[in-house]
Amino acid sequence: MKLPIIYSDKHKLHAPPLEIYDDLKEEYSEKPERIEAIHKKLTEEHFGEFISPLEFPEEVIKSMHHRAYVDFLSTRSRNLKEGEVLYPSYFITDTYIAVTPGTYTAAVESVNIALTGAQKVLNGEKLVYSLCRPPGHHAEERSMGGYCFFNNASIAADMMSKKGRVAILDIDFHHGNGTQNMFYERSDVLYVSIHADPALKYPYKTGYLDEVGKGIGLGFNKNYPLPLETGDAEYLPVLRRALQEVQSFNPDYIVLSAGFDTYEKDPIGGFKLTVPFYEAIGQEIKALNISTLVVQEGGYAVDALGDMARNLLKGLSFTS
Ligand code: SP5
Ligand code: ZN
Repeated sequence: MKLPIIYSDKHKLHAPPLEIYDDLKEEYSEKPERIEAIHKKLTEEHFGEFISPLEFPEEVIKSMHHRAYVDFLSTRSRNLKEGEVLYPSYFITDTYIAVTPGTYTAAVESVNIALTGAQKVLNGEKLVYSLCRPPGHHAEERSMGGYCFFNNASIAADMMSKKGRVAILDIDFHHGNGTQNMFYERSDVLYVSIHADPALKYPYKTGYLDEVGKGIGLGFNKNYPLPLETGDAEYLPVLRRALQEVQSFNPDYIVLSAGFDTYEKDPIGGFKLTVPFYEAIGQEIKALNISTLVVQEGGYAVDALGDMARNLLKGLSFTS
């Protein structure tokens, strides 16, 4: 039985050249080579079976994102001429995300990748990897930000929540402000995140310990902010504690928002996790024995992404 990996090359339609940060223009870190590096490594190692995503109606996106935002992105992206780049001022939470003519198509395809994976898990697959790009966990109901346009993991988790209890475990280096917000007042989906202290790193505004959910959602949001320089040895006990939270929620499904920007050499991150440690992360999660959809988020050290992805999936695999 081969691991289903949902992949599409349409992400290449979104490839802005530059990001703007504190008045500085730099190479856009969230680039197509990221996903291509993972695709290449997993292909070379015959790790899994690549499957093209199905198409889902735009209404599924609009069930989690405000239609004014979806329509804005759709119109503005598709009205751009080839080579044009827009740095939007509306429906955005930062200054550096860029919209190109292919951005909307790529962002919709990324959601399709997550939803196709979700459907496979609902149909009984124990582990599926949705190789999403652009990433999603910073996208809020009405805004893009942090290289994210639509919240792939949240849209998938919402769909899965109609069939069972869903826990989202977010191990990207950055707090998933979009995902937290979307489920903050819900008790049927648990959000647990391990990330860099938001006092020091993006998204700055959320990810603190005292954000524990609201109303009926009280107690169903858990943040584990960690100091910069966190290494394998410090990360492991926190991961175990987070997994205890997941386990006591007794979920039918896990959606793993998987970012590799926790890696020691990531150009944007600031933790010190090593490449082999991603297998240990996978093993810890697998030990819960819960069907898992892995949704790709961040990770910018292109040369090491393939190894990290393979190690995480190896650890998660029931057949290995
Ligand atoms: C999905 C995800 O991981 N989003 C990350 C958002 C991080 N935002 C901070 C970007 C800082 C860009 N500066 C790059 C400096 C490298 N020279
Ligand atoms: Zn990140």
